[in-house]
Amino acid sequence: MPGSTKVRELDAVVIGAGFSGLFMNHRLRDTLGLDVQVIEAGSDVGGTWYWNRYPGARCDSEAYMYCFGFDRDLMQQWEWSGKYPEQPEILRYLGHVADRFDLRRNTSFNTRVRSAHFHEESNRWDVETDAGERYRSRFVITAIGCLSTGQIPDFRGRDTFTGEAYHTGAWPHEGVDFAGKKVAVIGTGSSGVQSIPVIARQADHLTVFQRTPQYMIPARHGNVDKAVLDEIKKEYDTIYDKARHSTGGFPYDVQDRSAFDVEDAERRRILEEGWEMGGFKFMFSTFSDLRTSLTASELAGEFIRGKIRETVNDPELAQKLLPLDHPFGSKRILIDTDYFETYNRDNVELVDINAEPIVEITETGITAGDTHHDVDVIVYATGFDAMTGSFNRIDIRGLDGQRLKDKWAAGPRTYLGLTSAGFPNLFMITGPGSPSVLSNMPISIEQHVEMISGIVSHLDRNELELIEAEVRAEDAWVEHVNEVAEPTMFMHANSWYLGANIPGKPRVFMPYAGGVGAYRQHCDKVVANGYEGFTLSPGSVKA
Ligand code: NA7
Repeated sequence: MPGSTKVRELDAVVIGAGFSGLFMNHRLRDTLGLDVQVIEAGSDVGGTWYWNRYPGARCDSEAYMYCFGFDRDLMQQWEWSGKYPEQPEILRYLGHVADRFDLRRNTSFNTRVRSAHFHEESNRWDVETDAGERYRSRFVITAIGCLSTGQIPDFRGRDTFTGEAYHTGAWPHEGVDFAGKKVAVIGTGSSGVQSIPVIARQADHLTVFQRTPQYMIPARHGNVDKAVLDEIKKEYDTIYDKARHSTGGFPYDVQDRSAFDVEDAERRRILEEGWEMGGFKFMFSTFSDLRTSLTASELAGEFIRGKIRETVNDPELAQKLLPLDHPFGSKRILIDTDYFETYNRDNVELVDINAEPIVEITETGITAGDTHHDVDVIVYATGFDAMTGSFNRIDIRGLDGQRLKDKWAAGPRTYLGLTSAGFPNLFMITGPGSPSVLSNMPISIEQHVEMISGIVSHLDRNELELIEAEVRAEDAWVEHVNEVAEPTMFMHANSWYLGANIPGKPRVFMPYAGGVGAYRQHCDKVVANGYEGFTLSPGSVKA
């Protein structure tokens, strides 16, 4: 009812219609029979895969695991074409899920939630959208993704550029024609690394502006034989069970050997084997201590630097591409296809912005150091205000009018990455403090959706109205999240996991690094102990 001021009473508002919102809607609406409204900023479902349409966009998780595991028929019937699905294929999959379960009919598209305020007299959330819709809802569930608020650095003169400029996370639906053009890509994270080889093949000239050289593992992408997929499908229950109890949400065989348990030659052989398998297996299926031991990580890091030296023909250029300032595994591991090979092309140039900082953006291009680079197109592959950025865009206020943004001013505080004290009946799917971005997302999303559904049924079965995290439990969880992150490689780099990519953002490690299996055990224990750490009440939480 756009433009209307009439308030609609609901059981649940779900914000977002990506993987999380789709499944949450299905569980609350179809399994529990609640009155649910989904609010989605895009014109269709898909979330991350709706927005990130840049050339080369694809998933780093293997296709057969990057999907829902809650519906056996869906799992058996959907056919993936390749090892790593490309963005259009994932979007088609999510569109299929929306059709199959009729999930669009209670979704408002092209609409953003502006505010969600907890109303203490009624124990309901008042939700308003930018389309003028107003809801009073018992539950609010944020399914807003972890990487949904793009960030473009505030370079001097940025708005004076008269050519085309795009952020990878808000790519035009009609695509971008790079033919005959001089293109700049700023940023060499996952989005830059996936798009650079593709843009290089299309553009007249490509200049890459690199701040941090990165470690990469080859994807070894390829089409998947139907027979292989059919075999996997026969074992789907076992495979999913293994993934759900693993570290990263993948069903990979994990080795418990240290990189120091073997002689040099054998270590090299194992790393080569991991390199040949490609993808995250290099991390999970070679040695157990690449994520925890600086010295072990350095062995893998030097191995990868060797590969870069072998691949890039020009030794000076190769030197600029070597990651030397942070250990392997301390930033998001990147999975590439032909990234380093791309620098052997005549039409590709690299600017190391540590040596030649970006001074300004002009009408016609980018000045770095003393050099002006004339370009027709600038691609900002500069990432996201990760994990908390999308919460901050919504005016969320809990008990006593407390703003979530204020509560999180020094870093996010959650219980289990699912709830925050002072915000009753508000749930966050893959919120900060949960494995989220350190895991294969659909596995983590499904676990949260199932847990939230379990909480809602528990409240209803027991004639309870509200659930709220206890401050004590939240404090202990935040401490635990920090403790678990402390011994990992993640503390040895400036990364978006730590908020380091956003000027002024507090340096707090946001995701839970203990692994999805351990995290699941925590959650299961909380439930088994009668929702330990939560206050459940029949009426006002303040009473
Ligand atoms: P990322 O991984 O945050 O990468 C952003 C890139 O942009 C990275 O290379 C940054 O360098 C660079 N960057 C950021 N700010 C600047 C400024 N001010 N100047 C120059 N360069 C800058 O985002 P992606 O979109 O690639 O990937 C996000 C996630 O999506 C990915 O990890 C997957 O989980 C999926 P830095 O490394 O910070 O020095």
